[in-house]
Amino acid sequence: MVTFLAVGEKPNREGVIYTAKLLKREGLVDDYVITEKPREDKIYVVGDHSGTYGVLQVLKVRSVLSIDAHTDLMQDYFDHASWLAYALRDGIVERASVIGAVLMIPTTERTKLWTKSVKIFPALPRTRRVRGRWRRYINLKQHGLFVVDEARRFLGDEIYLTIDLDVLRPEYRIARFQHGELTLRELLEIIEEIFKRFSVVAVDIAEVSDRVARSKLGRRALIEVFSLIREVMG
Ligand SMILES: [Mn+2]
Repeated sequence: MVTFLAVGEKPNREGVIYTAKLLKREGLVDDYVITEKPREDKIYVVGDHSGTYGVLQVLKVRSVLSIDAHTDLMQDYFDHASWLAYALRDGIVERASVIGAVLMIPTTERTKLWTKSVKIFPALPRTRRVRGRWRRYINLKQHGLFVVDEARRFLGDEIYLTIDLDVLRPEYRIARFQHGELTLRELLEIIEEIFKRFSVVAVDIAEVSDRVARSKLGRRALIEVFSLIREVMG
């Protein structure tokens, strides 16, 4: 079964409904539910990324691995840019790792939350200040799939995987806001490596919006990422 979580603003909800029809037409889903209420499942397609918070409340997985152009660690109010910080702060998850971030990357160790319970692997070389010295993040550009090894050491075996499709380059035009740095091939390689290294309890594809209905590259990415997930998760 696949759960399509039509949450967020109208463009997100319509994007999720469009995706359900698209994947059905492609013969990639048989049984599915379109809902606004999180429920137990193994594969999800989510509109606004904050929907992942509700899924985690239901599944109670302790570690989260997020592939995302943003760290989603803002702390001002609950939304798609802060849900991960809230999930950690509210004790819904214990540890999180973010792969592929280009924005909202902490550059100092001001809060315990970021240094103790989060490990970030940016898409590009970035530095942060640790005890008065500037250190480089382990990143995708320089370290490639080694970032998955590092995430495995930090998170343990069992994870919930969330794939924010805004991690792809802007030309894919799937999400409503700023896209990141990855090509579809790079994203698929990372996902394959994650499935090799971890026991993935459940997985979601998030930040789907109605833009994808007008994006050929976006639809292709959605179909390929979903196919890979379905192949592995059954
Ligand atoms: Mn996100």
